[in-house]
Amino acid sequence: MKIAIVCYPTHGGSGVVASELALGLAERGHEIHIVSYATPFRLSSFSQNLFIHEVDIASYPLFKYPPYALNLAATLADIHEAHHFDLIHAHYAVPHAASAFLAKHILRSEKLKVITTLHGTDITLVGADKSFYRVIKFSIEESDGITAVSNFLKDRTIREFDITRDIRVIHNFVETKHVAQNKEECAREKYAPNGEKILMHASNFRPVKRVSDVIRIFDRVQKEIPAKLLLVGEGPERMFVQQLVKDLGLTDHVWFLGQQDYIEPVLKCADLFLLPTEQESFGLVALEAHNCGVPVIGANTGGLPEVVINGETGFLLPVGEIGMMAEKALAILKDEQLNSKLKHNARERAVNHFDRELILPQYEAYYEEILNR
Ligand code: GMT
Repeated sequence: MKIAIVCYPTHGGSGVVASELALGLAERGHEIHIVSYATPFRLSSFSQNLFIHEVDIASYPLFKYPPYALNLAATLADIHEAHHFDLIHAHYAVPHAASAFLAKHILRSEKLKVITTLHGTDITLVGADKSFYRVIKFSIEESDGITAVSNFLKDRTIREFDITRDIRVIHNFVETKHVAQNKEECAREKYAPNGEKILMHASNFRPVKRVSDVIRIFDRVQKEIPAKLLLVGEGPERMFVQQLVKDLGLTDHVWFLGQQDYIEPVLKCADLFLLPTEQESFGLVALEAHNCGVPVIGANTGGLPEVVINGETGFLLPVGEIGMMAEKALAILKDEQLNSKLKHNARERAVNHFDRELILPQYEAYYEEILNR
């Protein structure tokens, strides 16, 4: 098949999923055209069957805001004329699904299909903003196919937007073989020179991630056992979090590692991953932790229970219950037997349920289904 994948190029989960999907499909012989405003960070090296098209964003003194959605639609139409792809797969509804719809109609093509994958905040946060509501509902309803990354997100979309169309759930995925084969150990002693336990969190430091809860949980943990915290990512709350670390006297115990293209090397150092997020449609980062055999303590919210099995691969507790989360973290870190059971189960969960080789065929089958409908 020839597929145009539209996505954000940045470090968010939707961009990672779209990039890994593109790489996987290209490896399986499909011709993939990535369309974005920059080259997604995971796609910077050459890969056969993979074409990258950067959208030129118009600037003109009249435009207070560049009309990206229109530039994207026009680019999709241009690329289609040169490469004749079979379908556009838009990752993240805003504004990609609307641009894909427009491109299809510019081309006046019945044959060209549009599939939209809903990732989370496009529905739960942005989608709920009234100013976007009608255009998102319209783009979902007009897509030829719709997928959601969890059952939670599917149900939420149906409720929030009163959708009667079928939405196919295709979970996020990870590449599990490479992680296992790549035997190099993380240099734990760099972060924890005296054998301290290592806790970790990675996110885009947006309020929805409740990174201050991560700090407060860690504060309680390190009062009882020697521990270090590794923080990966960048975002609007980073300065605030840094100040909180200072105020709690934790500066010597917390490492800010900034943005990382691949978090597996850091995850291999971690004993425990913290994700006390307010809302999570799936929690790709929790799956990445499990893939490295790292248990997760998180919030019992959104689609996270579809990834983390409470009591088996980690513990999920009510949002904001930092006391309970700290207690569970201590229970895991103090009990070697419980820790190794959770580690084992976590890795098994990634391999048996979310391996790339299990999920990619689901996308391929869905593409075929939509093209033949
Ligand atoms: O908010 C983010 O973490 C970024 C966002 C995105 O679209 O880039 O992530 C969402 O999509 C991921 C990939 O499908 C999901 O694993 C994340 O759970 C989801 N984030 C939220 O729902 C908050």
